Amino acid sequence: MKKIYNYIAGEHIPALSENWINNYNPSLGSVYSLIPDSDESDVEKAQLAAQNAFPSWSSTPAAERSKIIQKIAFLIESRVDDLALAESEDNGKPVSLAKKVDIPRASSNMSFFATAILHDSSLAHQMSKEVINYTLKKPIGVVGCISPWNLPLYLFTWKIAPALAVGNTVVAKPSEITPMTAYLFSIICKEAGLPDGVLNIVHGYGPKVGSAITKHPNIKAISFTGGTNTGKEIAKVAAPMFKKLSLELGGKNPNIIFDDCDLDKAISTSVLSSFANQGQICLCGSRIFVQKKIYKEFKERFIEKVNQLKVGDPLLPATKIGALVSKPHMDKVLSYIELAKEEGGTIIAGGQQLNLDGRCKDGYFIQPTVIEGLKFDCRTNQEEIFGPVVTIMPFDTEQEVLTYANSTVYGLSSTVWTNDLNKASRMSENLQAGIVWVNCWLVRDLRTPFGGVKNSGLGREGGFYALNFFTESTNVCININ
Ligand code: TXE
Repeated sequence: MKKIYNYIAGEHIPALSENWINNYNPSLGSVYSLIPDSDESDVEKAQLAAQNAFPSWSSTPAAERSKIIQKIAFLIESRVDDLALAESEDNGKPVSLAKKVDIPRASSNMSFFATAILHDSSLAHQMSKEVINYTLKKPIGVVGCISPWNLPLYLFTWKIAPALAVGNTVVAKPSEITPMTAYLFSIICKEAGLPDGVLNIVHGYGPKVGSAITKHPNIKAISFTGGTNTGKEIAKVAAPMFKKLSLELGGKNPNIIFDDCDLDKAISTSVLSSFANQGQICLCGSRIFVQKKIYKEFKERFIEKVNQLKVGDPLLPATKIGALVSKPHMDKVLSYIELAKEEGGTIIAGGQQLNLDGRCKDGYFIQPTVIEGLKFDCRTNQEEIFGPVVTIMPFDTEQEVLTYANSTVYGLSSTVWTNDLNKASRMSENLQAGIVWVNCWLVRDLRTPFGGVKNSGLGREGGFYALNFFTESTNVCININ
């Protein structure tokens, strides 16, 4: 059985306990590797390695740090096939998606922040001929990065890249459900010449390893992406320790389609925003609101396309919908389909677990599912399902759809389809969301602020926002008299 290892002080080692956790391939429904069952003692070892590496790494010139991180980006790119296969086997997503999105974006994350530090600047404020202020932006020290299972390497590097680029050292934890590419990433980092101890990766369960990272007194900032409930747990521990906290949490994003939009584009993009990555993206548009006049046409054409989506073996090129990430998660999503029926919903596409033939016969597959006839404020329309399940309902006016869209505890992203610019700007102004896409979805410029409001999180990632999160500012005021 393949084993993966922690990466601490530049060494690949098992957990100190020598215990292991089963790691499943969700497309096969079987264990295919083992990961270290680490605990607080492994986090302590990692933190010490990071602490010892900090003085040298933080004083390495930015141009040198940049070169090493760009080498990591290059090695990721050069191994896209192996990494995409590993991601697909670990997560269940189509290998074509991992090859087109996950792995290239992981490489871009590294190269983007490796170059961002070469263009970053800090402020100076001249008060008079005698007195000038300038702002120092200093690395924090040892920081913690904790990431989820839906976009494993993509979100793991999204945090690690800026943290390293500004000169911090890192203790990182990928999800125990999808640890493989983080392990392969650690091998790449070593090969790229990242100095020992600058990055340390500790595998294992969240409540054991993740919480040990969160509560460690010498880990001064936590960057987390995952569920809202876990975000609350982390905040409870980190806030009274005055740690810097970046929380990217859940979403229940509205996809709003006005009758003056490009309907062909809205339909084809809505299929993607509903079901990409099996609907396991915090940015998916899981509540579709369609203006009354075009509701029937949208519904019929949307359903037709949804029913054409190939659910299958993630290794086959034709597959668009792969396996859900785990059995417990599949059961959670299926329970929401049952709940929708209890709440008066009608399944108008999908709705069933799929048992495939062949090698994936024991995998975790669900048909892309569309549900109509629900109230906007029922549980199915208020709670994050995080699977290939969307609801659809008509609306009349802007005010009505705004009420629906803003009715949940979340506020991550929204999508608006209209060719009326005034309407688009009015909606963007009034939607409670950190991101609004107009006539597009998941178009990402890494310089832009990324994050949500309400229960979708705290703070912004991306661009200089990320560099500022991972540094502390000191204002120096000099009287040159
Ligand atoms: O997230 P968790 P999971 C949502 C989605 C999903 C739900 C739970 O609705 O069903 O969150 O998903 C670590 N202290 N999103 O189970 O539990 C854990 O080991 C510190 C949205 O993946 O939040 C993993 O590494 N760390 C999300 C990471 O936190 C802890 C994407 C995320 O795990 C911990 C994924 C603790 N007490 C799920 N408990 C998004 N916003 O994209 C767990 N962890």
